[in-house]
Amino acid sequence: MAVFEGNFTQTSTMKFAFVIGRFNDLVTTKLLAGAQDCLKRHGVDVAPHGSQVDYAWVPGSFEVSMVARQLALSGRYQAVICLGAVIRGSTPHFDYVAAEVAKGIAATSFQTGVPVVFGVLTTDTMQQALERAGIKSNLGWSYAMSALEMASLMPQVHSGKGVNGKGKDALPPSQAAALSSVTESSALA
Ligand code: INI
Repeated sequence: MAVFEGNFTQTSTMKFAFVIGRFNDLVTTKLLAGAQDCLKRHGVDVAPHGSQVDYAWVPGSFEVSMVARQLALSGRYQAVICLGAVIRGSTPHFDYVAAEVAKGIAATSFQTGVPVVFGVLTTDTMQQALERAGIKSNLGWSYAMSALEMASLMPQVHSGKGVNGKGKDALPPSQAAALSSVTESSALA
């Protein structure tokens, strides 16, 4: 049977879109910087005037999934990365906004078949949000890693061609052998 597994290396032809909430932009701009750093260090040209990444700014997390859906439907991107920060301390809106953005992003992914990364922090305080956006670690980096992995995984799933050389249109035997030994040794580890 086939093994489908994303990688982080063949990024030169990939295209991504970010959807970023301006609400709590002290946090969301830091998430964006972390995500851009990750993409850049994996060979992606993140310049807004470049050819690989588009950026859409929206008022807040509530609006994120609507724009993400349109971008995903355009067929231009291998993955869409949604960034937002919903902070309980800010307003009683928290529960509504957090629930809607989570549902909206999940629905967008299911409906379009395009990976849509849930990069929306939900925290009790601004301090917790900032800790996750750079003070301790920057989850923006992890969100970009998810986008890279999913962007390379989905074409395999669509084609049925696995990295272990099995499945429809399997890889050439030499490449398949090299990849399957890596896959098997990581499965044993
Ligand atoms: N938007 C956020 O991104 N984070 C929040 O914490 C937040 N709170 O708490 O209100 C928030 N509200 C704005 C919302 O996303 C919409 O932009 C607004 O309701 C207009 O539709």
